[in-house]
Amino acid sequence: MTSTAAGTHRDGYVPFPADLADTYRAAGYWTGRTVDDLLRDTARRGPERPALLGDRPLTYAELDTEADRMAYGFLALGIAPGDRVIVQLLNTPEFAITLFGLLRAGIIPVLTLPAHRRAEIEHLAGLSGAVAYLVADRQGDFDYRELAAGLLSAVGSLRHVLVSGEPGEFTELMSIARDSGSLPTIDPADIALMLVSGGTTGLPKLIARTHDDYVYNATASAAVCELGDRDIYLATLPAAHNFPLACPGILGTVATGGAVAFTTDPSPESAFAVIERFRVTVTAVVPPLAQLWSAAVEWEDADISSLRLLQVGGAKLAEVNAREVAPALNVTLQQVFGMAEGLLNFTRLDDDPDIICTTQGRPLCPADEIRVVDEDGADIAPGVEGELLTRGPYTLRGYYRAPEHNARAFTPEGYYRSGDLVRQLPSGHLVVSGRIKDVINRGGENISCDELEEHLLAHPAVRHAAAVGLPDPALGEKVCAVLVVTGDTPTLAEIKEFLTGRGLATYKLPDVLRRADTLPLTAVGKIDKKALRTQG
Ligand code: OOB
Repeated sequence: MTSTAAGTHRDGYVPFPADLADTYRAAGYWTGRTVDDLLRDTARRGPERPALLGDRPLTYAELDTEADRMAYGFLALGIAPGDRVIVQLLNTPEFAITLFGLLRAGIIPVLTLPAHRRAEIEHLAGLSGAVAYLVADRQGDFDYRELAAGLLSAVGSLRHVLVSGEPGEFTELMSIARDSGSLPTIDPADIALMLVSGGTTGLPKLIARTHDDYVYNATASAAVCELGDRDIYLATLPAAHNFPLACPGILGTVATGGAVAFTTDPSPESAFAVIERFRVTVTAVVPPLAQLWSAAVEWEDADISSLRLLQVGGAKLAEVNAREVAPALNVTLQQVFGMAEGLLNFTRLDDDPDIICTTQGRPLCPADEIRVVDEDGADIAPGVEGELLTRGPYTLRGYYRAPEHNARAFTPEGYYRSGDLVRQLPSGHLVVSGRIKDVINRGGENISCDELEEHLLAHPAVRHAAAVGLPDPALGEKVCAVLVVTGDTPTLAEIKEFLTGRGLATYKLPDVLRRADTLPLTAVGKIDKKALRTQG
């Protein structure tokens, strides 16, 4: 046994303060288990139970063995505990096998999304000092091996490219597995993996999550979702995203002994077939997908009656859409307001249906500290809208290697400034009302895009809506409503009349109306406001 070197990866990591760490341990939030212990423990309890479903299903004993074999393989290549590797894999069982293998070897996965391209990958590889790039061969028209070739010459630290699928000039990922070796002892307070920030401005940032904090994240989320060993979780969103990975996602399911299925295609046609085939009980989607799935029951005839819980989060689910989900899909709806940075809010399964449809949930942990502040950073009265600040046992204390950004993104007391506008109900539930910066300043009047979008979505012809500010010489910004509609496009005059009828102030009415067939989406499938704004 060798022990994890507290090597270079710790430079630029902002740890939890020692006194708070002690409190989190004493309260039982941090248990001293590592993320891969979740697999080890479940494999001991039920070795023959199914772990990963697919064309070549794996039991827990098999997954446990495969994870060890990959860990030996990575170490045999000369990748050392504490080294960072970029992981860009699709939603397949290899994702889980590789992740557990890396964790067991004490190697730190930097979890990037399939939709990331050269600009993001090069930035993240350089920032993390990655020594390896673990990547799928291709998806659709895109060939990741070409990206890999360019990356090798651009990123000095990079030594290995391992490809899942057809390796081309590189080495096949699963072929590196070895039957024996020795594993390092891992400190549960050490970094387990790195997530990529949603990044509404600039290039993405790295979020280092420790074993202690991420085990809590996954297991406490599993408890809130009442996951058990009979649950089948479907990874619908890209598995490298915090939501399908650990809220409770793949890791929460492994912790409770359920089974995980994967799909690389979240369209109803494809995902419903997987739900039917594996009798999926739980999955997580973003709001545009929840809407699409709710509508698709009309034309898809796959039997999805096994689904008991649909988690929806990542962006605001409008109340009108929230009300459709449970009856259309015959599931319990759970709203999840989370962030890769940490804090998670869930509606509880037994919450009143009105709370489920009108709030984005309440904090996961009793030790989550929530403050709602005004523009000067002062706490404001309960129930009033302001910016959400938070700290707690699974919320980062600083982005990795980003001291200048950290000085702005955290208060001196270590609260993370989320940039989200919320109000908190007496029950603790949060209602998200947009991003601080997602406002249109029209001639000095501030208009919340979120508020306007909710009203636009209430129009029967409107399926998706986005409000953005466009530059205007007289007003500074004018209001543009981009609409995806069914049937005839309403005219600007009709939309104004409709909104006026709903009692909306005149200055908030759109100046410009645009029809679109689809709205641009981010890597995880949220509506991409940044892209809409730059489309001008
Ligand atoms: C999740 O994580 P990220 O890191 O991709 O994005 C976080 C941001 C939040 O700060 C917020 O602005 C927005 O996405 N967001 C929501 C929301 N859930 C996330 N805004 C309104 N309503 C919601 N329900 O998106 C994420 C991570 C873990 C679980 C779920 C989502």
